[in-house]
Amino acid sequence: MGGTRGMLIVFEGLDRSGKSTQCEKLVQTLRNEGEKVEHMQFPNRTTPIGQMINEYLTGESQQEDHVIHLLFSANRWESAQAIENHIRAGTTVVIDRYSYSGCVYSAAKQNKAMDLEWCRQPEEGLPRPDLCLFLDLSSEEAAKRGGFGTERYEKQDLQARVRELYTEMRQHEDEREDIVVVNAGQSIEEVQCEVLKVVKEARRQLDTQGLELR
Ligand code: T5A
Ligand code: NA
Repeated sequence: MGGTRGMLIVFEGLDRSGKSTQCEKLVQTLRNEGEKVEHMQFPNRTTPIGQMINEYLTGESQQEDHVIHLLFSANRWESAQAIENHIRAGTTVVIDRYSYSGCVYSAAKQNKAMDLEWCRQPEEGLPRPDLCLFLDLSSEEAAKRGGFGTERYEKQDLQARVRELYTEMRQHEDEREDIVVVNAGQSIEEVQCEVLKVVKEARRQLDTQGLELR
């Protein structure tokens, strides 16, 4: 596949759905096959904006709902050029959470006009994923997994609302083509196997159709 651009692959899902686990495994597998791969995650807590987000999530600080929404988005914009550069240089970028998280968690707060449509606006123009793997797990199952309940959004009723909004988002005409749902309730190995199959198919399509990064 010499000369082709890298892919932009995003993992989404509820807290504890296994995104980090699967991201790492995919990155490792692709690297073992000789592909250049960059692994990122949002929020990127290492930048000054990311530190503000971290303090908000851990409860050390408060932020007005619109403000934290825009900070999450700004935190992606900080990396937008780097993502694009990697992809153009032939490096695949695998990201743990992206714009979909940005929209659904904010919209789940049901603060006046902050609906999905409003929340989507600051995401407009960010590099668009070739593929979004949605790791689907019920909020009940997610709650059973280790460590649940320490950060701000890790409450089962909010997670249930987030899951509904992810479903709504997947039906949106601009998004639905790019999102593939994977049953995250299977074993780590089974999920890994399914993820790899989906990624290979997306890669094959990209190679045959030579799609531009959008
Ligand atoms: N947020 C984020 C916004 O509101 N707006 C935004 O724009 C963005 C980007 C932090 C919060 O920020 C919100 C969403 C979040 O509430 P985060 O740092 O990504 O986001 O935090 P989490 O998603 O909560 O990360 P987690 O690490 O909790 O969840 P993962 O990555 O989905 O799950 P993972 O892989 O760490 O696994 C969790 C546990 O389950 C086990 C693992 O071993 C681990 O113990 N596990 C499995 N167990 C059984 N079967 C499997 N198949 C398993 N896979 C993993
Ligand atoms: Na994670």
